[in-house]
Amino acid sequence: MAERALVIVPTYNEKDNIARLIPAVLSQNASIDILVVDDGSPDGTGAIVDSVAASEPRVHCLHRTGKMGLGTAYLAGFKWALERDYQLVFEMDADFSHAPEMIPLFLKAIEGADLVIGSRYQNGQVNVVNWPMSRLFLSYSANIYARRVTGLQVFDATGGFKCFRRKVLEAIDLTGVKSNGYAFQIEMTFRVWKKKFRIVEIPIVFVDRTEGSSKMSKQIVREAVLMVWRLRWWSIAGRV
Ligand SMILES: Nc1nc2c(ncn2[C@@H]2O[C@H](COP(=O)(O)OP(=O)(O)OP(=O)(O)O)[C@@H](O)[C@H]2O)c(=O)[nH]1
Ligand SMILES: [Mg+2]
Repeated sequence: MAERALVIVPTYNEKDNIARLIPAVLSQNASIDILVVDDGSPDGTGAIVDSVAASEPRVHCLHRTGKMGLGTAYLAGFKWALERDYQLVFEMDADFSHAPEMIPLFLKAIEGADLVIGSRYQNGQVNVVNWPMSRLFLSYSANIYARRVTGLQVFDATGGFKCFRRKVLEAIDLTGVKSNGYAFQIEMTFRVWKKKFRIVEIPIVFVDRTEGSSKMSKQIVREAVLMVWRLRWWSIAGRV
């Protein structure tokens, strides 16, 4: 019997993606369930998920009352997973930037790892499709900066397509995780790395969303710029 896996998908206004994403994910493997964490999307994403969940027991929806950020959405999802008997926990975007067809490769790779990261940047390659140059430049430099400042040894420090073993989430002080925007991805990976868990990166092709709109903001960038210095300090002070 395969280990049970939960794919957590945070959503904010993803009505044009979510109904297509759910079956695409479930069809990858019979051992997978989905938890959508919706922040009261004004476009009705949460209601769409509820109607799918009504007839599909593998689909679940956590409703939060307002837009509270990607980081706290994942933390709520991790807690939900740990209260149940999932052995593997995925992070995945709703916007098809993360291809559901990659999930079986994650399941294979996690057999020999504690955290699998889908990497857009590996061995000098850049596997990103349809991002404007400015966005690619931001992401790529953010990665170099995050690695330099923190010492973290992964190619894609900001990537958000991941699979954790349960024991990793149990070992990390989730209440101490402070970042909420895309620094959240750096902070989680950094904490896993500091605990010396086995991290494996597999190459993915990241395709920019075609439906819905980006939630990226200046504030999210600012948080990441400052957060990596906090991580470095926490590391020196022995707090992670
Ligand atoms: N629950 C919840 N989900 C969010 C929040 N912000 C973003 N998301 C979801 O997190 C995932 C990633 O967000 P995106 O808007 O795609 O952010 P991004 O990938 O950095 O930017 P683009 O790909 O350029 O759009 C998507 O599924 C969003 O709907 C939030 O505050 N709460
Ligand atoms: Mg996206």
